[in-house]
Amino acid sequence: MIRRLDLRDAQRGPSGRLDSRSLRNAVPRASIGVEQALEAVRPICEQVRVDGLNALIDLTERFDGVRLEHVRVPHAALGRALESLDAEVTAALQESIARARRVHAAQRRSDHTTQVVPGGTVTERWVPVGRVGLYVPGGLAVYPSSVVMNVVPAQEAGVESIAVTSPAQKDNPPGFEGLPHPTILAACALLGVDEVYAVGGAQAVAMFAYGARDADDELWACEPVDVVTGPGNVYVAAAKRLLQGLIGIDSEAGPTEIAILADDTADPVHVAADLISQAEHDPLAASVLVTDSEALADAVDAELARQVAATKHVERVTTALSGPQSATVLVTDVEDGLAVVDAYAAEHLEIQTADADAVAARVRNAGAVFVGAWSPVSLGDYCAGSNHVLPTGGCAIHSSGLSVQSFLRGIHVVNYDRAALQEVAHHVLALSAAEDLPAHGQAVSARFRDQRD
Ligand code: HSO
Ligand code: ZN
Repeated sequence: MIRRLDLRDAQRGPSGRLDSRSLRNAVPRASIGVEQALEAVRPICEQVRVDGLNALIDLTERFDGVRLEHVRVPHAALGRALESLDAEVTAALQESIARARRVHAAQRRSDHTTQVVPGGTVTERWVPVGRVGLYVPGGLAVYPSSVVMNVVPAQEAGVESIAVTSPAQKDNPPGFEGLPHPTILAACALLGVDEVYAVGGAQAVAMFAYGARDADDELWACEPVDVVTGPGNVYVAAAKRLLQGLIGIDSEAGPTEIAILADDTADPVHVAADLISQAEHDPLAASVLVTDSEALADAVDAELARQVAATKHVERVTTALSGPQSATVLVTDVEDGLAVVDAYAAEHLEIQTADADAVAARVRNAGAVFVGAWSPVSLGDYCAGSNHVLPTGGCAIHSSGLSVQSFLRGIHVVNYDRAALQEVAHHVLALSAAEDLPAHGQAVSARFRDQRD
């Protein structure tokens, strides 16, 4: 079911270790990437920019099969959703929120002032963005946990205006017709968010980026936001890439990925279960096992066959595991395995090896790392306290997961007095002359010339 990729004879650099550049092309990747989806989402975003609310209604009918009366969820529906939420799910969401709050509260940065010289300071002030749009997916599954993962860092950052959007569901229970799934609404209510929209896909990102005017072009059906975050399918990720600049975004969080670096100490039952757990998200999800043990690879194959047959979303899982984005990668040793997982830069990376702490400490590229036998990715999806909105598609090479930092800007506040400026003036003049920008120097020297000359 899962293909095997043997990198034991792959190209090596002068050190005898696998060559990281060529590894980046060798690791498994989905054939549909954000790049290809860009062309599909461009006209959708344009339609929302031009036609506002009407476009959102038409596109929701086309993609989600729901004719919306309003894009905004009525306040009363949020309360009703919370009242009807199963008690166990309520308790689980509360625990998830509490743990995420503890971790994210610790991420808050305090302003810092550096006295550069006597009379000259630079303060770094961390200021939250004013308004954010948080995307919560709802295609093949519904994700109240993603409400938690988006909202908690935004709240801990001190963002004043928080809007959530999630696709309208065709098959909602009575009382919630044409709305996002009631568990999404309940999670919003638990977190005290009451601006919620029933829009999904690329059109939701465009709604947040451009805002959407009502049919008479008078009122905002949704006001534009400053930053859009959240995971989604490849089209949501493409819309975020397209509209970045107009809005800030977090990382591109597209179809989910799990990589597991394991040796012969790993339990094949756990490894197979974890590979399946993320394959269950999406036929495009990626499950990658990197191991130096052929015996483990064989045992995991056997376990996959057994466990996949018994799993609920067998079709999705089978498609994901047998796609080009998934593989068992054979390597010579854990050292080479580290080179492979660094080149792959997984959204989620599990380390299931002897001395897992030491191996994990050496990982350089991953959205999040799960260490040892008792930290499966699905713990992090729900209740570890960590964030599950993470960079995919190799973006972990340059980007981080969602955090309080995603919603803050650092502003340098420069405050020099006369003497401090005078003391450094000759350096400013020298650099402005070197750059042939004499007016820059002039802006300093004008302050020290006798004004009556
Ligand atoms: N693994 C997904 C998050 C998620 N899993 C939500 C279950 N629910 C992306 O990190
Ligand atoms: Zn998951």
